[in-house]
Amino acid sequence: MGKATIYITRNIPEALLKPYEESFSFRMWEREDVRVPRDVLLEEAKHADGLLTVLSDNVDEELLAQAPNLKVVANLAVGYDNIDVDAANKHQVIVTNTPDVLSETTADLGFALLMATARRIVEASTLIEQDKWNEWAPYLLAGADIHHKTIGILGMGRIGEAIAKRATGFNMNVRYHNRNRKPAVEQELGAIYSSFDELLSESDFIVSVVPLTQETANTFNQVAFEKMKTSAIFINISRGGVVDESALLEALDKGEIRAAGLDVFREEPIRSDHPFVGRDDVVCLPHIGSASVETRTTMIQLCLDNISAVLQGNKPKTPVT
Ligand code: 8YV
Repeated sequence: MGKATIYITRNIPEALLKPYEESFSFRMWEREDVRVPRDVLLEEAKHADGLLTVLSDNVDEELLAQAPNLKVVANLAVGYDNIDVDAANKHQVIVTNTPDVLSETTADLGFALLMATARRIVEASTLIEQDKWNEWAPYLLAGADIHHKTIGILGMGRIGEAIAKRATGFNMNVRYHNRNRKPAVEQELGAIYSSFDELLSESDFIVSVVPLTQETANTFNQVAFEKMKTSAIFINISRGGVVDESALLEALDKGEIRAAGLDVFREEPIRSDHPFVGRDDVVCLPHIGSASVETRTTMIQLCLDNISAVLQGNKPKTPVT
């Protein structure tokens, strides 16, 4: 019998595959400037025993129904809203993700985005690049304080908790809203459990860390933005789909909130003509929450370990269900 085939939908370092090459044969989409086209993905899936996917690969009934050998899909992300898990269960395909290993790195980025937005870091850097720093002035690029302000975290999972820890180090008051209360976070970090409405009305910074599901889609809509303080700063490091982007634009235009820091968008990638780009009150990042060299390497290794475990008849470390 030949080796099992694993298809990897993005270019990952060959060196990471080496330890597995004796047992598996790898195929990979090597271009970085364009995502794997749907027809290529479907064709590769037909012959694959395992897939290593990312968030822009749609793993749905159509794909699964045409992949007779497929046993495992390892998503290089903690979120797996790109995968139809019910369909995967039906086809007896195991789905895995990469929880825990990216929590601290993603929280770092969330905090960096919060600070960049509050202290107008991108605008300030651009001012110098454009040769517009003519004189020091008392309120030149004056932003918002972070210390002693209230941060409201929607989604108190592993990343939410890592953000709360950072916030306490900055002398912030922490509020959170979550499906279940987290007594440990309340005791250890002094976080205050709040209703969603309270979170919106009491927070100076509102950070979205919730996964995208049917329940969370469009959570941040016109009604939600209207309930925020006019000085509020909205940060999204989860998924663009939790935000009604037109409502966010309108809230910014009407001065219903002060600014937004966004690492994620409904349709990615966004281009320079996207309405959020080029605004002084919005900082946009290209979905780099977990993008440190160390963390991405660990995430890839975890995916490969998961695939390898399933294909050798063992339990994967991090199945999604
Ligand atoms: C991924 C993410 O790297 O983990 C997630 O859910 O959004 C990022 O950490 C990205 O989605 C690529 O798949």
